[in-house]
Amino acid sequence: MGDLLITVAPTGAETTKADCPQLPTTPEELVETARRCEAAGAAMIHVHIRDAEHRPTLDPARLKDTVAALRESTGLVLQLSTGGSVHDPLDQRLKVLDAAPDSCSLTMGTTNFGDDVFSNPWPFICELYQLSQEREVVPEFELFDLGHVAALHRLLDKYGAPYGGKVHCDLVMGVPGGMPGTADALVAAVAALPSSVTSWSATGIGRSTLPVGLASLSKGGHLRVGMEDVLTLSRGVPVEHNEQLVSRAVELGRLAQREPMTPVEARGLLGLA
Ligand code: KMH
Ligand code: ZN
Repeated sequence: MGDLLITVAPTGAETTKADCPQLPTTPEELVETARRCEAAGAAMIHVHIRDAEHRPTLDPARLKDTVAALRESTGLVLQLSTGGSVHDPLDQRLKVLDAAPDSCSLTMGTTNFGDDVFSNPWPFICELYQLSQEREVVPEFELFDLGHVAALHRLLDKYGAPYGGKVHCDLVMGVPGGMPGTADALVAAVAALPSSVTSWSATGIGRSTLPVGLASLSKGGHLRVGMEDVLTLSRGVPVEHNEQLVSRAVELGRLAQREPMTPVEARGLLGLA
């Protein structure tokens, strides 16, 4: 029985294809990445898609086609990003749920994001959460800051449990503008989580990926890895394929005597049918 959920976030919305040609941006590259990451030990995929010019998009038809293609070729739990890029309008971000993923990301507050602002006003959070309940999509609450943890208490108090009855969140650490990617910050955030949280993972951006991953394992958390969050394996050594990051997460997990969950086990963890 696996007890470590590994989520892969292979693409994101921030890195350009020109800067990183090995970033999976086409549907074919995304499917190939998903298959290899599943074989390496990932159980869930957090998906951002790109258009024909490799630019971030929330095009509804393309999202539906992506969901179909990934379902056909993998058993991974399929999570679509509702965060998109910092430039995506809120109404388009709500429409992501029309593509009927298993899970969707749901960021619990506005945050500075480098030089940009990742906008998540409270009324938008509430609307997206209620829509996820209605559409039977399991949210993954993205927590970039301690204030987001407080907002999660407020949301669950007001609107009750997510679809499926489990509460899963992901600490996104080390974003310039959010909480730092340190063990101390992780411990503080975990201590503040609502008691109804049934599972949590953590991801550290850039060079915080290893400290955050190790801290998460030592606190009993799960791992999110992928080229959305980190593009080097060590200083000056580029990631050539997301599979390398998944394999490294499996290795770290094994050192901590944790075995990767299968997608079926992950479905149980997340309250998916
Ligand atoms: N690309 C970031 C602005 C999510 O996927 O929900 C937002 C993000 C979070 O990646
Ligand atoms: Zn994302």
